[in-house]
Amino acid sequence: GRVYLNKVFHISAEKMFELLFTDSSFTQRFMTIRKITNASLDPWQREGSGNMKRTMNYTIAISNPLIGKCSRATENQTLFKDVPEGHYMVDAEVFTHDVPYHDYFYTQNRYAITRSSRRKCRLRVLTDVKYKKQPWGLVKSFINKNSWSGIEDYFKQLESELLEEEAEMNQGARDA
Ligand code: YK8
Repeated sequence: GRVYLNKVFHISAEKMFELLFTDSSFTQRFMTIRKITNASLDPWQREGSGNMKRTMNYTIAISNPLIGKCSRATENQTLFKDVPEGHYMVDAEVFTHDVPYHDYFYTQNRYAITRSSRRKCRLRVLTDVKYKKQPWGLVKSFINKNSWSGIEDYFKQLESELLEEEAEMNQGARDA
């Protein structure tokens, strides 16, 4: 896998989870920026294992003119229960439905939020491109190349939006 985001933020672990994995105004704003539309998300639901699951469906805008303007996607998220208090681990599997070769691959993003102090946490995202069936070598390198560049771009922007959120939050705290 690859790590595109690994950073300590001046945001508590609980708040970070709330920003990224609930219907927060941060999520809504970030979706608008990324041109993610028609988003529907189910609430978190507890499984027999004790983990929580939820599914999101949305349409993503794609900047690559060779691929098309947009694609529908489904994201299955699992929030693991067996983690230390104040830590969060979420696996997100992203399946696209309208890009070429979409039936061959999906993306797995593992988000780890670890508490580093009362007001600080580390956010780390480990990403993997997974194959459901093996494509021809040239196709595979094509899928990899396009996936890594799209994912890198996405997490760079997520990082910069989180830094902005952090600045606003801590500004507010100083003014109070
Ligand atoms: C999530 C990975 C690949 C996909 C895309 C596929 C091109 C295939 C090209 C052919 C368009 C929000 C991406 C980037 C779409 C966006 C996905 C996002 C950013 C010719 C082989 C959507 C995180 C995420 C994970 C995977 C990304 C796709 O929260 O290149």
